Amino acid sequence: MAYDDKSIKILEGLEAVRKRPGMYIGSTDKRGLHHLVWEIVDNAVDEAINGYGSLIKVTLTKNGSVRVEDEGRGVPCGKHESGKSTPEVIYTVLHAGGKFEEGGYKVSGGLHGVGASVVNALSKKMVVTIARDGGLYEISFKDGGKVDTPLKKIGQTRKTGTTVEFWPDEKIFDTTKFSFSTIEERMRESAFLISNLTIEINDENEDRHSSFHFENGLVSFVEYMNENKTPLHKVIDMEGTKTGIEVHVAMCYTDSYNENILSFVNNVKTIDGGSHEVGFKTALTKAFNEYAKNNNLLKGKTVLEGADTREGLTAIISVNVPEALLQFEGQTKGKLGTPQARPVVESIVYEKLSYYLEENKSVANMIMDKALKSKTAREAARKAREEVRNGKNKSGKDKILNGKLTKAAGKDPKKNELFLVEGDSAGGSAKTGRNRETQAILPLRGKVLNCEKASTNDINGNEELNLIMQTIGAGIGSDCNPEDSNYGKVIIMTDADDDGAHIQILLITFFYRFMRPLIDAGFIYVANPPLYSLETGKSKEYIQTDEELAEKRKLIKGQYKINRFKGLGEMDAEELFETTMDPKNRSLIRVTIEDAMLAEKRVSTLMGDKVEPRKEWINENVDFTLEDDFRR
Ligand code: 1YM
Repeated sequence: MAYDDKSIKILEGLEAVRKRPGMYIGSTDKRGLHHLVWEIVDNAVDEAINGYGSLIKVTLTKNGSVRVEDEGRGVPCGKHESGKSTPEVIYTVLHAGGKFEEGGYKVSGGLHGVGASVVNALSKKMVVTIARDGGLYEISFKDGGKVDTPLKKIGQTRKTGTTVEFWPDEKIFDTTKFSFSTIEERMRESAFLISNLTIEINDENEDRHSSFHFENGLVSFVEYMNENKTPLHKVIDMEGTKTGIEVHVAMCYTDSYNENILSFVNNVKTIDGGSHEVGFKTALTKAFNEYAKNNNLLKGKTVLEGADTREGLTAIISVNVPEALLQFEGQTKGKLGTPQARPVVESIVYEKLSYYLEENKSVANMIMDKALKSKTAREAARKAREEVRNGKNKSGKDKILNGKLTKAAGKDPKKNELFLVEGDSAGGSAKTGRNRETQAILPLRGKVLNCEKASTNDINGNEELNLIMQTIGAGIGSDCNPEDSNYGKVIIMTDADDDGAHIQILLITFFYRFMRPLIDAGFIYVANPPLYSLETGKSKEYIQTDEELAEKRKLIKGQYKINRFKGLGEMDAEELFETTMDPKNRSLIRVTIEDAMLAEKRVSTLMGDKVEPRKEWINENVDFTLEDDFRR
């Protein structure tokens, strides 16, 4: 499709973007900052998908900018009907772009595809260099999208392509420091989704480089996700197209008990799933039940539940939906709404998978065996839980009543908070200092079970986790429902050291694996105790980070005393409440699943058998999966 200089529609000014950046990029924190990169890279990726250029370079430069280069056709450099150059319109007018037309696969729903002009609006400087039709052209902008130097020819070249370099505006963003690893993860993902595309990332500040290229696309993606696991067979690769919707699925079972499904629509991740995921799951359940029936593997009328067929499964679902059919739902627009995607994915996966199972009986039987075991374990666990709930199993009930839990007096679950506290001594202080009306304390002794390879049965057999599960009362696995939770907030409170971080990660893994709906619903938090107290004459204040301490030190004149808290236990009850538990002062970090793959990957790096990656990870990333919106 030729680009039509006239098809650009002028809708709104960039000023609106600067006034309400959140409307366009979601937020002005780290996540919003990185949206700028995705926005520009997505344009380069679109060009590659259309068949122009197969190399994209992303550079974090020494002067704080990000530069994205592609080898596509180059943005058109003609004159627009307004009299301005086409690049000027593309980078200064919201929603400008002939790409948002029928027939293509470009994503314009949700937060993606808001356009290069939004990036320009939120940058203090932007330079666009275009190689096209033998010429090299440049246009630059400053102060949120004002033209600095209009489009001009600066030379000749035989190459074609577009380079966009931008400097995010400090006046807009909380931070303008880009994260190499965040960009790396996302670029790796794009390279998995688009076979034969090469993406290079360079960090000039730290001399780091990565290059991603995967000939086997989704198959490589699944292998990558299973890197720290034991796969049970070769990756199953399925593809098909119906009514204009392209479906590509790769899947593989591992010996773990966790399901790990990622889905994408037009190469953008659908973090909350949607109709394509539903279609996939339905197909899976149907194909395995059919196989079981045909091979006499299920006795009587019982059937496999969906969750049974997903235990240990790693899968990527990638669909391409024509622009005209795209529909996104949910607050963050991370859920595919398009109803047509469901039957299309379902029929393609059902057909291909049924065929695969018949052709690969030994693999099929192995997976069936796993699913049947899951079914048995699930039924046993459910029965045990029901008994405890109904009070039939006295020992289970007593365990809670006589246990270590200090309950809250208030009866409103939404207002009540459960603190999971590392160690008995901190537990004691927390118990004394707490707000009795709303705060409950559950001290944890020692290390929590590593859930990476735990089954529902193991969890039921583990006293510590069992206690947490029973105390929260929301159920586990497919039975977990936030509405049944006895607490509106579950707060993990550990020492601010390596051990504490490890306990945090183990608990988050537990919640991630077995009570994920609680994370999705935003019920899980990490307390953020201060690292130091600082006394100057009469006043005493608490300090959260080393950076903050350094800042404070510079400002103080005269005498002061610094006390470093080695652990929660060093604070007395009052101090602990005041700094870490009191809703008026504390800063909680809400645990989110912004990125299931990252979480999964990190969790398996952390919890897998290899020690070195774990140490490295803890040192570098301890709170990476945690959103620090709540930090002061
Ligand atoms: C580093 C970022 O933007 N490349 C790029 C963008 C475009 C084209 C080629 C292009 C598209 C078409 C025709 C067409 C365009 N993007 C837009 C908009 N790289 C980068 N490479 N010729 C060239 O779609 O028909 C308009 S052109 F508006 F979406 F930004």
